[in-house]
Amino acid sequence: MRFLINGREFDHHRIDTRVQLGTTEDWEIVNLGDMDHPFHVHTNSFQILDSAGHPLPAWKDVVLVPARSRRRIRTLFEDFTGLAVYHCHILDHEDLGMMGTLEFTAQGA
Ligand SMILES: [Cu+2]
Repeated sequence: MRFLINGREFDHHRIDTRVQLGTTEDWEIVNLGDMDHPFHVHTNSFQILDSAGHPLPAWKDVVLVPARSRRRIRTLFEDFTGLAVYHCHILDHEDLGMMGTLEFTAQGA
């Protein structure tokens, strides 16, 4: 069994996602598999969006994405520059590759 994000196993030499400080992004986390995955992002909290696309009034760092479902989150990148990761919060899944790298850069960098 393989545990991937966007079809790839974790590789700390690769940057998977690049974002810029001062921006806000909506991400859709799609789970095509038969297992639930709690998706966890380091550094910046996010708001979970409801089915109408409205943010729920709470800041989270984990969202459960049940099997064969999708969840949308809204996150803003305020002050940290550098590298972080996002990953499944089930340790076995993370260890088997379900993690990606996230690079924050200042605007104009
Ligand atoms: Cu998982």
